[in-house]
Amino acid sequence: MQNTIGDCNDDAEINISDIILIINNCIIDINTELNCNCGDLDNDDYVNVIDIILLVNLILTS
Ligand SMILES: [Ca+2]
Ligand SMILES: [Ca+2]
Repeated sequence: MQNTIGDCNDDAEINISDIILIINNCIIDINTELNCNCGDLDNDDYVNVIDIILLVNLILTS
């Protein structure tokens, strides 16, 4: 599944739901079925707190 960067639940909006999804699936690693590339905002191949901060900024400035 190819998601838009930041829109991990693929509902065409980037919001808090996507942040929760990324934290649960890619950082806490509850469910590895999610393609975590959608949460890698700075494109360094790792999903971490930096990507969450970028996502929050993206939401706040959109
Ligand atoms: Ca979304
Ligand atoms: Ca990253």
